[in-house]
Amino acid sequence: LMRNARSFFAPLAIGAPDPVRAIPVTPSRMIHFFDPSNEKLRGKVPDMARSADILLGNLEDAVAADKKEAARAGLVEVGRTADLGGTPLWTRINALESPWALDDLVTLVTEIGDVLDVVMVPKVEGAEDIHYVDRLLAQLEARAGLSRPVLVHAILETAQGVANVEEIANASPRMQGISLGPADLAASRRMKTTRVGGGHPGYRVLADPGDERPSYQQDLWHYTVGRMVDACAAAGIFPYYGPFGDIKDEAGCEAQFRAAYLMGCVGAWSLHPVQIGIAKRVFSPDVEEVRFARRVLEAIPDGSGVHMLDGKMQDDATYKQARVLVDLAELLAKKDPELATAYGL
Ligand code: 1VU
Ligand code: MG
Repeated sequence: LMRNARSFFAPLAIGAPDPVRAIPVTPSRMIHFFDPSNEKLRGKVPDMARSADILLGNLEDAVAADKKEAARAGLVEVGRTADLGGTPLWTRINALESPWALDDLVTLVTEIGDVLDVVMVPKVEGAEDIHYVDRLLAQLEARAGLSRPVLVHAILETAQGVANVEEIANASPRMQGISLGPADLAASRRMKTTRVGGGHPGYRVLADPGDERPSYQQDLWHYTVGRMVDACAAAGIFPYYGPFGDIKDEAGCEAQFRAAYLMGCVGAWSLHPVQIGIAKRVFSPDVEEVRFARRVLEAIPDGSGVHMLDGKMQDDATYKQARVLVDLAELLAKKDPELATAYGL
């Protein structure tokens, strides 16, 4: 069971750093995946760090069993030597049941815990998985003498995980966010698909019988993204759409990312350099929308009462919506001079 309200923010090991009260808000339009066992990619880390909001050294799926140790060692090398220019460094460790997860955590926190911002944990089924990682991280942080805690990000990719998404989001003050993992989740649920994210031509609604029967493809992920967004927002952490596997289908990727953005996700994964650009486009608020939102803020200086703007009713609630967009625009403008100019900030 959960710790109580008084002990929730107590360190889980003597000498471990205090847990954070609020999750840092930093640009996180894309979590860019790379395989740290690949020497050529390790050489590109400074470039990747310049173009991505978050850089993630992946140790789990897509890294072959005989490359697991090389990937772990490669990430240690990156953490020790690479110039990331302030871009956060994350890792995705192997699943907790695997033969590699323990050494992933022990090695990474011990060797590069001071530069590792977030550990992404795959295949999280419930709060107990987060509690296990939470205590172990505290022990390792204490031993390594770290001054700030490593945060935890869960992948929502099993049916049981979805059933427990609220308790996962609230399991620890380390919880930074949750990503949708559509490929493992499809398998876990016995969905009959062979894709990584995105739609399916067979998943559609058909109009009633008549002269014409238009039909429209629906979003297979709408339900899960909705649950994830609410669980994260309620817990004060951040939701992300995960991977889109059809690298060549840039329009499909963009549409899936945009649906997630509109529903409240702060970012998505990029698996290939081309997807960094897509995520940047999608998860940076639209210039016209930001302009309108700023007009809303100006029209309602104290955030209350009813006003009309271009024929649209504005009040306390639209003020808050406008705040969300303008705050995000200001955050991104600080990082990206081109956006700052576009937003007029
Ligand atoms: O032109 P160059 O040879 O110098 O570079 C290639 C390629 O190396 C590079 N590139 C990347 N650079 C940085 N980060 C990346 N993630 C990355 N991917 C590729 O870009 C240049 C062009 O590459 P390409 O178009 O010829 O693409 P490839 O066929 O080489 O690679 C495609 C895959 C998908 C294999 C590659 O992008 C990749 O391995 N991506 C990461 C996959 C991953 O992390 N999967 C796990 C997360 S998804 C999940 O677990 C659920 C399914
Ligand atoms: Mg997975």
